Amino acid sequence: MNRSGPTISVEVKMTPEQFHKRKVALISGITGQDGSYLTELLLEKGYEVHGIIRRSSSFNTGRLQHLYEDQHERPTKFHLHYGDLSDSTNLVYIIAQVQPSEIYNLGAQSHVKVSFEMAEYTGDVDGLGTLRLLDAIRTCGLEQFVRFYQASTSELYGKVVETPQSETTPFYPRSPYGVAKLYAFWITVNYREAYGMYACNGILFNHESPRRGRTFVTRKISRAVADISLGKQSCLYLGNLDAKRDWGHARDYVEGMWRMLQQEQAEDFVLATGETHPVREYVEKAFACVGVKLRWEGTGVDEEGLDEKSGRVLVKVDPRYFRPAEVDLLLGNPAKAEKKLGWKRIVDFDNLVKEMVEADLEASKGLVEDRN
Ligand code: NDP
Ligand code: GDR
Repeated sequence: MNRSGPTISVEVKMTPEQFHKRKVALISGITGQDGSYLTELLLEKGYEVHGIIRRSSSFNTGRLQHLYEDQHERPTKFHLHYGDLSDSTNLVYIIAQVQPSEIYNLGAQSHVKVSFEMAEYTGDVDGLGTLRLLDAIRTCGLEQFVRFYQASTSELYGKVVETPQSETTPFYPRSPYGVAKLYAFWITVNYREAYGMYACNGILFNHESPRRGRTFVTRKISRAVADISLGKQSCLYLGNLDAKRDWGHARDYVEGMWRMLQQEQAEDFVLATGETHPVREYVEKAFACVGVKLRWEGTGVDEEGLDEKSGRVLVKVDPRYFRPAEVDLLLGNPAKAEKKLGWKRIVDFDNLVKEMVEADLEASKGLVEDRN
């Protein structure tokens, strides 16, 4: 393969198959929800795991702390490197040093609402950051050796064109985040086709867990329900209660990511549950976990959720959380992943809500440390 531009020659005296069998993974976004679950999965599978972390003035490795604590038992298997998807040189050096057999690009400014306020930054990190990582692989001369996973998203579908959404559904993103991820999707496809790289997109629908960031709606609700039930908070303020999402559990989804990199050929796959639920239903089920039945009154911005027994207002709508453009309905069709990858979600909606509320109750009572 002819290559233009500079290279840092990493000399590989192995076939691509032998290189892959070394089981060395590099994860961008390792400190995030998915990064932490993926790290656990890969360590269990015997991988050496390297992660890229951002320098921060505050502690940002809380989700990985339990793995640090295991360092004595696994002294050489888990390594962190300072880096950033906005820094090409840094990415080249990390790849040249680590020589990963698999790269998982999970790093991103991942909040849709924030992307409207930080559109350029989101485009740079989520869109161009993916290009930088792909180019870093080529710069190291490893494009025939490294398998690349891109964290693509159901936000690509945006405005509803058809449901359920599958690998063949046209994209229509509705936020700067979605548009940045659209660039990342296509640059991944392009590098696969242009340079024969093993590069694939996982088009993942929403997936949650007790490790979900606190500003995403499911975690915001589970924390508030725990705090309200313990008398630490009086009311939960939310935006659009009618948006519908296909919500699964993050632990199930990282298994799918790994499976995508173990195929003969790189392809793109949807991971989803095949069920959709409105935000309102998540709120109702979460309150039901602490024995509260909600009654809804009013409409639009005046809608409120009241405790049916006491009449206390527990949920209010705050237009501050509305988005300039909304994704109304996400419902995925995971048939291709089920057939070709043998992947299937394990945790259903009710158990997801229950696990998140129970975890936040424990944290709110101070029984466990909340590290997320
Ligand atoms: P999180 O927001 O929990 O984690 C994002 C990660 O990216 C963090 O480790 C963060 O670091 C890191 N990051 C942010 N900016 C940069 C940067 N400039 N350079 C390097 N790293 C950076 O996201 P999730 O774990 O939920 O999601 C993982 C990926 O999957 C993301 O790309 C997301 O867009 C995508 N996705 C997520 C879905 C979901 O439902 N969770 C669904 C579909 C796609 P720090 O901790 O320092 O902030
Ligand atoms: P989403 O997740 O935008 O789907 O992106 P989020 O949990 O932020 O929103 C889901 C839906 O809930 C509505 N909503 C609120 N959302 C937040 N965050 N806060 C609120 O108070 C609130 N009230 C209502 C939203 O309007 C939206 O309709 C997530 C991210 O993980 C992306 O990175 C990922 O790509 C997609 O999922 C798939």
